Amino acid sequence: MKFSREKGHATYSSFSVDNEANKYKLKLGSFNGTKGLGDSFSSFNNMYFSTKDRDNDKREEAHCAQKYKSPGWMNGCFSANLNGVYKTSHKDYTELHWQRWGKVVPLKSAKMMIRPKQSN
Ligand SMILES: [Ca+2]
Repeated sequence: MKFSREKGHATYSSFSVDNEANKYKLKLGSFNGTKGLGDSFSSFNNMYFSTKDRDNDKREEAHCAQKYKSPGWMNGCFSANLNGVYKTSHKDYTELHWQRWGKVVPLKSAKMMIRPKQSN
């Protein structure tokens, strides 16, 4: 499979991560992004951070970070896996991907950028 040349962005009005005692809980503001991209990151809002040795996701029967070999904030595992590995097609959710309207779209690359809140 070849990647399409599509590009997109998702912007959140705020982004903050709580301390270790609160398992690095994620707090996201409102979404704004490329039309047609869909918001696959907001499902991680208020989620704790999971790693291969810390199962802090909301899915009782699975340890998402271990199962999909990727750390992150997770609800019922991934709607977006921005720490995933490079693969050209969707196989098992371990790939770098973003779900668009529920459909898994493998990505060639992804970048997360954070800037300090502007005071007016
Ligand atoms: Ca779990």
